[in-house]
Amino acid sequence: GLLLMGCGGGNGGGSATTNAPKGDAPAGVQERKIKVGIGLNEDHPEGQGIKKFKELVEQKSGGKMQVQNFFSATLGDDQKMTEALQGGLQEVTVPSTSPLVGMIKEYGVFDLPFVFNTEQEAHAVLDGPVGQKLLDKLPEHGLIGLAYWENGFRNLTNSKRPVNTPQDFQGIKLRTMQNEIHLEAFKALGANPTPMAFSEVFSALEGKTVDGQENPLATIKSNKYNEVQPYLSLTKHVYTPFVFLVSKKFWDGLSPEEQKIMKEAAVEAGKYQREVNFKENAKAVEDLKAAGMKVNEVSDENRQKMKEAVQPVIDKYSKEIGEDLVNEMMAEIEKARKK
Ligand code: TK8
Repeated sequence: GLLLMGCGGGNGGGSATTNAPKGDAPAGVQERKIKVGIGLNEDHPEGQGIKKFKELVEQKSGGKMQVQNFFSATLGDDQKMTEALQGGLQEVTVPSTSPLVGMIKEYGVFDLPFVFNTEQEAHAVLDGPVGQKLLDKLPEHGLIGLAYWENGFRNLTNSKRPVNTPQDFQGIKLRTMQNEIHLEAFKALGANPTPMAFSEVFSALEGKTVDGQENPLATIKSNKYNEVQPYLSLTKHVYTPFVFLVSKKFWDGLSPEEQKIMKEAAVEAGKYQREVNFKENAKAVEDLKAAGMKVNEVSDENRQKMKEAVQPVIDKYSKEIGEDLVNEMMAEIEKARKK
């Protein structure tokens, strides 16, 4: 099972005893306290997303359900917060799906590199039957999944050189998420990957424990990786989502009305978050250039060569995940491409 180790400072603190503003609470709604934690900063689109979630829950519950947001991994990293949800010590987190793969291997469909070409294709899969099937696997692990939010296409930064071709990955010490598909894919490209929790990445880059990392542009900007990474290569090598998770222990104690408020708010805030994310990703590349990063595009031809280099990893993990599910996802993507 998963370890529930010391859940950190911010977790137990019942310091924020805000009085619920008076409003008309709908029937079946009691006073509730909901702690939400994410690894990213308040200014990141995900931070703006959980602020929207708070606003919506408080509004829909007439101020009875109080949301307290914790940013920048103050409650811990994705894996630790997920365990806190399972233990009933925290109510909500919105992690990357990638570190969940150790627990639910099917989530690995979103770690297969070079599968999606656009955000729209990813949304079609996430919001369709494949996404729902994966949410349905969460309750047996003590988790409820309410929606998918957007992390997005990941791009490479490093301190060695611009990466244009598969050869350029050679020997780059690279931080990856705690996910074996990512690890193997970067090995296949000739890099030297090492898994690490997100909150450790900046200092690892600064101290040169690793040469590089990969994340969507909004994160590269919000976490100021430009201060410690000269090169940004627009590899778009994989699209990874966020999943909105609720502690099942908490969820099971809610009334149907309260569950409905949570669900609606997670979905509505998710739509907002995807819009903010899309705009921010488009703007961030210019901001990062202006901040001095050397940015290179990767040609379709070179992306294709990178894909060929990782094809054995795609094949191996498609079998492990289950070919039926992978084929179902590919069919959904084809459908979205024809639209
Ligand atoms: C933030 C993480 C982050 C992810 C990573 O908690 O670890 O690189 O991309 O966004 O979920």
